[in-house]
Amino acid sequence: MSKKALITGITGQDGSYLAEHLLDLGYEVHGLVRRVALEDPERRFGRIAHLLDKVILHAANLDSYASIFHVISRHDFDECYHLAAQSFVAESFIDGFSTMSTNINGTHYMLAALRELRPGCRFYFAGSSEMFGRVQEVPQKETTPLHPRSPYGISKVAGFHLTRNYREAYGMFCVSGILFNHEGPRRGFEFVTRKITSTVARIKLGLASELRLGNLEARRDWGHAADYVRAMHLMLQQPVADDYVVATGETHSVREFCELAFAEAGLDYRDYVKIDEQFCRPAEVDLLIGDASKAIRELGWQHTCTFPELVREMVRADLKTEAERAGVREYLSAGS
Ligand code: NDP
Ligand code: GDR
Repeated sequence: MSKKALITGITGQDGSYLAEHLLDLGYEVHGLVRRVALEDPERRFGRIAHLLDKVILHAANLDSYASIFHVISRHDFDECYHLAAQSFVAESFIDGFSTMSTNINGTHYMLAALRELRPGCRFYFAGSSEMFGRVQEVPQKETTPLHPRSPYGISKVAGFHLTRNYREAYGMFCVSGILFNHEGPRRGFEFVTRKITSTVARIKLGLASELRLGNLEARRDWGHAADYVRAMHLMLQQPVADDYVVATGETHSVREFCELAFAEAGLDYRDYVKIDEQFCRPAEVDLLIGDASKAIRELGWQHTCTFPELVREMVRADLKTEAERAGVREYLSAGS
């Protein structure tokens, strides 16, 4: 009998990689998607178009307990990966209320419905390095005190505590992965890495002339999403539920990312990058670097993709996509 997994946020970057990984492992994969996505599959299912005949999708919304309860009542899930969230930090400063409501209540609804219907289902919560915010320790690990710097970060701290509380209060197998930034060619265009690599491709093809960014000095620990979803799965296979930091242990600035990405296309970032205050945040997270030694030791997890490899893969994939759109032959075989 194959295990049944439910992934919320299956249409997102991580959901798509995780679905692939679980299918490879022989799981029956179910996804929770918004009804609007089912109504507009061409546009909303871009990342999972190649998986649509292999996964089972259910309509629900994180804002509705009834819809979540209904999905969870329908199948005896063994594992639940709760990835759905309003995940863009900058947006959370613009509309903190809906970010808080979706991310905190959504997580609480998932946990409450599982407790009621499937208390034996193992639960993964997508925690974030944004919970460390103004960092109290370098590098950050599981015991580092939390100091979030945005409504998004605060919502993830609440989700983290909710998850731990269900573990402690009801004995459920509930864990949080504290994942540092992870990227790849499927990253949303509003996040800085994809904004850079897609604009590099457009500049290279003569479709754009500049790249407007905010803070170039912010430092992040950037890994590849395909590596990080393996850690999510490993956390749910442990004998005891626990929380883990997942990171590469290296930090780089946005400026360094730009330098490498433009160089990959034979360009100098200084000729194209312009600072634009509208992309600066009211409160910034200046430095993130994770210590994943617990995950390495207890889960046997390792990252495989290096920072230069990540930047190269993303630039090449965007060059290919943009070239296809523009009908430029030269780059059509370059991407992965
Ligand atoms: P994405 O933004 O790519 O995906 C978010 C997913 O959540 C989408 O599938 C989206 O659906 C879904 N979603 C949003 N709101 C709702 C809602 N109200 N009801 C149902 N579904 C909803 O995020 P990532 O894949 O990058 O991240 C996955 C999770 O991991 C998120 O919780 C994020 O906060 C967290 N995280 C991410 C990190 C990263 O670096 N990527 C690092 C640490 C944590 P739709 O397609 O319909 O919009
Ligand atoms: P982050 O990712 O906030 O770390 O959250 P993002 O790529 O948005 O920002 C990273 C850093 O780049 C700086 N920056 C800009 N960012 C964006 N988006 N656009 C710009 O123009 C720009 N210029 C500079 C930012 O100020 C920031 O310092 C991501 C999300 O995936 C979260 O869901 C996840 O929890 C964390 O990573 C870990």
